Amino acid sequence: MTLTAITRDVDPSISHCELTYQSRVEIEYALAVEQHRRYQAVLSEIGCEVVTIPAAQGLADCVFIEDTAIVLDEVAVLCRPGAASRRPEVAGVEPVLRRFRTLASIQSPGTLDGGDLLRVGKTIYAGLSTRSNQSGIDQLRAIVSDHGYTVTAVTTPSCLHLKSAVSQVAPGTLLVNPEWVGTEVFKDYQLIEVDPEEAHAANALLVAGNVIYPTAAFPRTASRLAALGLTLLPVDVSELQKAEGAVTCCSLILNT
Ligand code: CIR
Repeated sequence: MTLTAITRDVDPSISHCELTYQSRVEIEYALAVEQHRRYQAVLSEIGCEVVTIPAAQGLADCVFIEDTAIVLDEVAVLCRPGAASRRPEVAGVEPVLRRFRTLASIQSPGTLDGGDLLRVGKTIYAGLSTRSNQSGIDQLRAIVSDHGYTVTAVTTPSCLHLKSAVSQVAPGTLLVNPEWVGTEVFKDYQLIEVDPEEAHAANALLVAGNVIYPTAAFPRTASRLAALGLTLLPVDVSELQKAEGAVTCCSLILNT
């Protein structure tokens, strides 16, 4: 079995990205592209086959491909992003996913962003956020329950996506910002809390036992992860963070 990482290039219009919690600051396009290339290189170095979809002109957020789909071993579900400006992104991802999986999709009035979906084994935690609504979550449940998945809705009133607040860093271990998500629902896992001074630090990308992580941006939380013996692969995504992006949102990782 191999791992495929589907990524999408940064569009030059990224400065016009959606913003919900952060203020707009200038994004250096060339640096964003360079950082994204390094991110792709790290995925490649750890054995992923990296597939890259060209940017779609004018789709400012298209680099954040995670929000367009959730890919399971059995099926890929095309999302219907909560931000209307992002819905056209899905069309460019669909033909690529079709090469790998049977497709299903979320329909209006449902909205769902992949960033709100945390899969741990056969459980999918789904953030009820400004982007993902109950209809979207119910549609996802109807699609995946036939394949043995449980979908649990989790409210995330204080951050963009569920995975802004919690992500997996090792088998049975989650990295969490307890200020942004209730932890009761995750009580069966080992929980590592972000450093209180690093609110945005809960998003890590676990791939094949490696944790791709913005260590320079979140050094205190990185130390906590390193103390657990986790292998951290540092990436700098400072320009994408200005667009409220993080490390999980720049790829779709699938078993192939
Ligand atoms: C947005 O607001 O939709 C983008 N500017 C950022 C999306 C980041 N996506 C993610 O973390 N899954």
